[in-house]
Amino acid sequence: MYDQANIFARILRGEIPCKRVYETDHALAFHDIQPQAPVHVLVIPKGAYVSAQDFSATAPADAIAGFWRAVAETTALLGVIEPGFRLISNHGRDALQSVPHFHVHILAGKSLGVHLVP
Ligand code: DGP
Repeated sequence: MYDQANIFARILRGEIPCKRVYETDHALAFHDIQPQAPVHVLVIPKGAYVSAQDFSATAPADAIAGFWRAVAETTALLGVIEPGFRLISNHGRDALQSVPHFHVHILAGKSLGVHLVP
């Protein structure tokens, strides 16, 4: 069940400010409030999807294409295609997903190391 009161839904409604990087009809990209790398940007779809699983399984094809195209445009805008970036999306309790609106983390700006799990 999607929670309309989650913080990213509130950002999408303009109730809470964000440091916007890029926006399309399908997606919004903004700086993470607790950056874990020199570049740490979140990309969220404008539709109400709880997680990557929900989005990938249920969103219409144009929303999925529009979202991932916005991710690509965001990494280009950030200038991180070279030397590289990492995409992470947490789903559920074991992954410690803390905001129940699908989001992809773009991490970049330094060598990110070999360990995906601490
Ligand atoms: P996750 O653990 O994958 O659900 O990551 C949620 C991220 O959202 C976390 O890195 C911190 C970020 N975050 C939480 N609240 C806010 C907020 O109000 N504004 C912004 N810009 N980021 C937030």
